[in-house]
Amino acid sequence: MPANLTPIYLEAERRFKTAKTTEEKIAALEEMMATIPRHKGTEKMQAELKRRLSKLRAEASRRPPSRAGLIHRVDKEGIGQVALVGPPNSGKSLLVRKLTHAQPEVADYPFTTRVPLPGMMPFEDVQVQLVDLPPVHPDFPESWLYQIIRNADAVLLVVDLSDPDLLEDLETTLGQVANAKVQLNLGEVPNTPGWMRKRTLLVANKIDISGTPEDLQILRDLYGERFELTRVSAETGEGLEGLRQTVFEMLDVIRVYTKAPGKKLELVAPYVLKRGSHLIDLAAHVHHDFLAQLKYARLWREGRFEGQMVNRDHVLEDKDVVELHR
Ligand SMILES: Nc1nc2c(ncn2[C@@H]2O[C@H](COP(=O)(O)OP(=O)(O)O)[C@@H](O)[C@H]2O)c(=O)[nH]1
Ligand SMILES: [Mg+2]
Repeated sequence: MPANLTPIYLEAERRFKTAKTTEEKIAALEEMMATIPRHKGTEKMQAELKRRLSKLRAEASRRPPSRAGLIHRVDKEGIGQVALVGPPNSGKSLLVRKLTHAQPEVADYPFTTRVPLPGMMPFEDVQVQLVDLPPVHPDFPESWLYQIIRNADAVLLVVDLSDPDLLEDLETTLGQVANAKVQLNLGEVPNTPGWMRKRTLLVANKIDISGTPEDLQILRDLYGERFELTRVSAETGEGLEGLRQTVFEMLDVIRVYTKAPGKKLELVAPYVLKRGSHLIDLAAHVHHDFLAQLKYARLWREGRFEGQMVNRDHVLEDKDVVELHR
């Protein structure tokens, strides 16, 4: 079966081959893992990538980190990893403080944040990993910063609505990210190797002090087609509950609960699957044996299904409850 490798994968593979340090190799391998097409034809390759990655990680953890040119990376946790990207002082660190239990330093001077800091954001019964990052700015050219952005599942592009240079700063950020061959959200992606598109939400922060509705209108006029826009105040908390929900939706996953036949339903520990997953994907997730042995399933979905039988191709939705029978 042809592997159908994508240009992004091939570019990561090229970087892997030319990588000089273990950290660079790990970063490239992680990207290969994340972008390799997942089907039968690549199973062996996937296993091989995994093996190499764990070998390199073990190697890296045995060595003391070199002080000069330290490379940072953030292992994924929770149902998805979301990177906070933006110009200096836009409020990325305060947002992470307010949405997670992490405590990044917040200050009214630029470049306070110099290393990535992950924190877990609770949303209902799942957790999303937010990663606070140094500003995306020409004065902070560290390549690991862009590797983290490339590796994230989605991006929050945070801007300061009260900043008189808002538009200029935003363009600088977008330009920097484009240098790293990342296209944030919609718009043309150059047809050259290595480019990738990242799902991005534009977060207009500091609405508590931002001047006029016109500021927001300009942002909408210029970027409204490219980005969905959310207004928040990290300071007062306004808009943050909605932001949690939007971040969850950006990850394009669904939560499915399973219930044992004859048992009462307990809505705990959902299985998290890609949006568009079929019943059989859930079954495979629950137990490998179900792949061959699944006879039928019953489905509960608010307002639609009350325990009806569904077949293995049934497309699941967020908050479905399923009873698997074999
Ligand atoms: N008034 C107001 N100030 C904010 C808000 N968000 C952040 N700040 C302030 O802006 C400054 C920069 O915040 P910080 O989170 O360190 O920005 P970062 O550089 O993007 O991480 C700090 O003084 C924060 O207290 C907000 O929503 N409203
Ligand atoms: Mg910061």
